[in-house]
Amino acid sequence: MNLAKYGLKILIIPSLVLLTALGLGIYQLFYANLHAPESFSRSSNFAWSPLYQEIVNGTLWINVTWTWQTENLSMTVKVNDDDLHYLDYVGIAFDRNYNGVIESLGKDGGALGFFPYNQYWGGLLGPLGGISFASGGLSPSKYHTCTFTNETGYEFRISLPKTLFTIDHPILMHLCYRDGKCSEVGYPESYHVFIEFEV
Ligand SMILES: [Ca+2]
Ligand SMILES: [Ca+2]
Repeated sequence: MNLAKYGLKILIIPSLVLLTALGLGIYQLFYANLHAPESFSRSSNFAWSPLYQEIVNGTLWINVTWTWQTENLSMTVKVNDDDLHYLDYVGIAFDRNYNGVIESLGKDGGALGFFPYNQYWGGLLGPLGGISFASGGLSPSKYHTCTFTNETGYEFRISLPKTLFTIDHPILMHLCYRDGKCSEVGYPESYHVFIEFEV
């Protein structure tokens, strides 16, 4: 038996398999990049039982649908809150420096607050997951519209220019919802929920 010949075959065959797999992988990567859709949507549902919030009597649901478009990130955020209050808000912050963590107090830039009556208030992500709002107060929003019905709750339709907010797919997003009635009874955490996920 020619051991040297067999040894060579043993080396050549796995190398060929490896090179073929590598070649296919590189082809698929380029193919995926060349054919990446210009616009695509994703959707997620989040739920909090009455044990973890006092915003509604039953389960609090937040449904988020987001669409990456050529120039904008557009989102629809539905919250089944049961009472309209002008200080209810959806807050959003991003991992803008792409280090895998959404840091509070401005290290990732500003946070955005979307209120009823199409009002907006910018600030910084606070240490407890809510927004610490800057002075200035509410102003008419350029970035969202908001509707409310007693039956279904809120629907926030948000559209953020990607260049202006320095965001692109994929990015970690912090999303919070705070019920405005807590402003009348202090700031208990049970009137506030948040979640972080990749969009
Ligand atoms: Ca409310
Ligand atoms: Ca970060």
